[in-house]
Amino acid sequence: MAKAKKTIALIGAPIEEGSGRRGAAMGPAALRIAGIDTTLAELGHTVVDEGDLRPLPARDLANHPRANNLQMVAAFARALDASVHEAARAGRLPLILGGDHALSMGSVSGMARYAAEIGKPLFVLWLDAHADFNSPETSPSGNMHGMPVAFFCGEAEFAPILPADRPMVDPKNVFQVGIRSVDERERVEIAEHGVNVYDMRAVDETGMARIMHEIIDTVRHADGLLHVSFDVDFLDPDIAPGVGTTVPGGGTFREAHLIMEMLCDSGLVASLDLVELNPFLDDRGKSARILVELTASLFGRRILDRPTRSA
Ligand code: B3U
Ligand code: MN
Ligand code: MN
Repeated sequence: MAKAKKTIALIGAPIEEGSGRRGAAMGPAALRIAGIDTTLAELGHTVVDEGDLRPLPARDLANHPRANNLQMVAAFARALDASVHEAARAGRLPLILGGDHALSMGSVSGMARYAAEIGKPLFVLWLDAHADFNSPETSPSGNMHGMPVAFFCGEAEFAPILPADRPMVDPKNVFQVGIRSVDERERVEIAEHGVNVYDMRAVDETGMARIMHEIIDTVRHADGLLHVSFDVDFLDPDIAPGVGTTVPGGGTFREAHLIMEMLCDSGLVASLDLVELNPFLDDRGKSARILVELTASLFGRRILDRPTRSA
């Protein structure tokens, strides 16, 4: 099925302070060098590159002993909340070039605001090896890239990063796929909050196609908007080594490709994060190129022009 051409806003978020190591700040540059803009333009979309955000540390916030680099993480969250919301309202599809996963505190918040304004529920598809459901209280590392899901599901009282009246995401509208590294306290929190988790065992037992049909059907039924957050470590480190926290046993290229094609056919994706790419650890641009390939599939590149079961 031919899908409508879109106007896509590329928003660079060169944050690495959430991850506890250097390198992810080069992610937006690597994705541009791998051709993200021309690839999307060749598919017929209009691409508006908004450049990289350059936020100043949020000095109104006190340092937090269990939330590392809180001021810089907050600065990116605030900048992204504003720019993602503005792009969505203007009819542009926000595509965030990360940057570590702490940035999703801002991108998801911006989309949650937009969804509330147009009266639709926001759903989040979290493709990741990790659940990212820690809080400063539960985190073993204090690294804030392990906290965004808990944050946008309402565990945000530890610091006034965003105004308290911001709409949060219902944890039951969060779907996590590819999960294979969960901390002890996180395990309890995701179960108590009712997050939908398809761990790698579920992927192996059920198969990716069925999982994606379930997720897509749920979003479609609710007439929702879908935000997709793609952490490079969702993929197996053999095919995507350019990430700080590799976990063996990850998604294959074919699984990731199928996800993207089914999402494309669904027409439900409203925004996308590409996060945790660390070009300093990559193998001759391999991971950056895979991300661009997968993004191309999400935006309409296909092997043959035929309907799939979800179309
Ligand atoms: N769960 C651990 C490790 C981690 C989370 N996300 C990444 N690593 N990339 C933590 O520190 O919260
Ligand atoms: Mn993550
Ligand atoms: Mn991860």
